Amino acid sequence: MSLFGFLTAIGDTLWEYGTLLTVLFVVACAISAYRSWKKEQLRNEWNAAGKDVVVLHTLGRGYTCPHISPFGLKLETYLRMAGYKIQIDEKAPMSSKGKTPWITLNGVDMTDSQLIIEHLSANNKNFSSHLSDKERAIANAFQVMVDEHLYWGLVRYRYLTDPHIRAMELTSVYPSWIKYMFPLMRHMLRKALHAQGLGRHSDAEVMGIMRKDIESISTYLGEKPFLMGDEPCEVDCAIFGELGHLLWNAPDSPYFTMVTEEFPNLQQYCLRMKDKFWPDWEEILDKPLSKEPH
Ligand SMILES: N[C@@H](CCC(=O)N[C@@H](CS)C(=O)NCC(=O)O)C(=O)O
Repeated sequence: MSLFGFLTAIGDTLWEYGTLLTVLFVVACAISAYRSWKKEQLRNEWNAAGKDVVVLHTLGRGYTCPHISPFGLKLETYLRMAGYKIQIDEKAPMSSKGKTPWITLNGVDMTDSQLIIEHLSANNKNFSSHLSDKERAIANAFQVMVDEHLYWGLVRYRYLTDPHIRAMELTSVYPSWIKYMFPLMRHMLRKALHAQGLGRHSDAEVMGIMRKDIESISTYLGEKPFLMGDEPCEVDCAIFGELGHLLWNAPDSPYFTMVTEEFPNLQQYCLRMKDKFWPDWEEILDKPLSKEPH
């Protein structure tokens, strides 16, 4: 090849790469502009909710429980207890911390169900002020036990024990393509459970650990209508979030049997919370096949 031919070939190649890079750059800019526009649209939608209306960003409703996340059930129960008007948003379920649920209230975003409840409780929506310091310490210990411990046993049951994640199919609506993400989802959850610790035990050991948590709640609840006495308070939202999921979102699980047969005061408790705060429970459940079937 002559020098001229060689230089022309290099020029052509650079031109092609240049064209390709330009196209990629334009596409990236277009995607970024679309995302910003979409974000702004959503923000306008949330701001239009009105003063003091809580926009609750969450995963969709389920077939058997209004929230497919226990933290969603916990947080909405608190918002209902506190008498907030609520607008559900399913378009942006994940917070800036990569977790769900979260809220927007009067244009301000807040993340983490517990931090949100504590923040709102500090502003006149406090249902634990009658508790003694000792009782508050007990309530705190129970909240941490269910949110940070019992929850992981539930995750393990729902997403890892059964490779087909049938519990998800039986309780929630999701687009069919999500099925192709199951292996990745299970891989990530297995890693998370390993780091948390419960992932290192056998199924039988985990069941024993879960039983202890469940039994502790049952024992402390005893004959009382709510965990801390005659009236429900913040900790009941956390307990109801997790136990409600064992009762309504873990079909055929040993935990369902524990709640309904071994510790029936917990089932009664969940029904009491449901009757008090969720009179529209059946109405708002998603109906099977009402969206895209899987
Ligand atoms: N501490 C958080 C926990 C929320 C949480 O773990 N939510 C799960 C869904 S049930 C989640 O977003 N998982 C996604 C992830 O961990 O990447 C809260 O109380 O809001």
